[in-house]
Amino acid sequence: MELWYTEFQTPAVGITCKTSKTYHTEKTQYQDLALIETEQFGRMLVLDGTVQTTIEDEFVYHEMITHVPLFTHKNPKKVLVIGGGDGGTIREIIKHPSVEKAVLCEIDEKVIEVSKKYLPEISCALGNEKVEVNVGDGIKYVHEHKNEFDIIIVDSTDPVGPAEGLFAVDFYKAISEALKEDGIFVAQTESPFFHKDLIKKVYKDVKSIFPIARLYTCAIPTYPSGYWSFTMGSKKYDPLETDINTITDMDTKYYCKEIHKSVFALPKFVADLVK
Ligand code: AG3
Repeated sequence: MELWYTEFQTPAVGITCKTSKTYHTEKTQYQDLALIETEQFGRMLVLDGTVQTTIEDEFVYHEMITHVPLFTHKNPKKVLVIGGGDGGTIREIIKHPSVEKAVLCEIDEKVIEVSKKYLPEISCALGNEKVEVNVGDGIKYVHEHKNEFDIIIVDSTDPVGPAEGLFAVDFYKAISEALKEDGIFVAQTESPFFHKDLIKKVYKDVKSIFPIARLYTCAIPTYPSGYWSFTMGSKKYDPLETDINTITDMDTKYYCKEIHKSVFALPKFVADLVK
């Protein structure tokens, strides 16, 4: 018998993958969690029915949410990730030799546990000596830390359920206070095709707090519409002014020095969202 999994990305569009195995399903304290094998994308982590990451395309998201801010900063030493319990963002952060400490703050410990068990390629750096793993509320954590981080990355689920508060202007203010005077913030901000109002709102909020606000995009086949956005708020460094000759070669598959600036060149309909 053939079994297929569908995420309804909008009430009228879905992505459907042929599956061959269900490794794990559970209702955690915060959300429904599933880890399945898909024929096209390999193992897939699903939270509340939405695709979070897959073995085949995870590199795009994790590299782009990490290396763009870390190479924009001149010397990132201390980095905080809110969400991101699968560990993919932490794995990319640890590739930067300047980083002395990477803190993960994930609310749902089951995401960490299941990722460690079934997604070792993604979670592999969670045990690194530079990494501190906190299970707890990211909003609370950010409010309790002032002037401490060079980079803060919000690697969240969609802005419903447990992640709703991670898209609020008050949270961005607290993030700005948790950053040092030349700190950089990046959040995943959904699809330019399907979530226009969200992108507009986040950009407006970030721009009201940070001197530099930038939107960038990339292709991620398993996320809604296959086209994804990230919003950056920066206190001092502008990614468009990065000297790309300072970008060292890293073990990446999507990010490279040419991409560092080109991702900020937006298609007109996306540029219009942030005018
Ligand atoms: N977090 C962003 C996933 C959003 C996808 N949305 C959806 N499928 N509806 C990814 C976490 C990876 N570390």
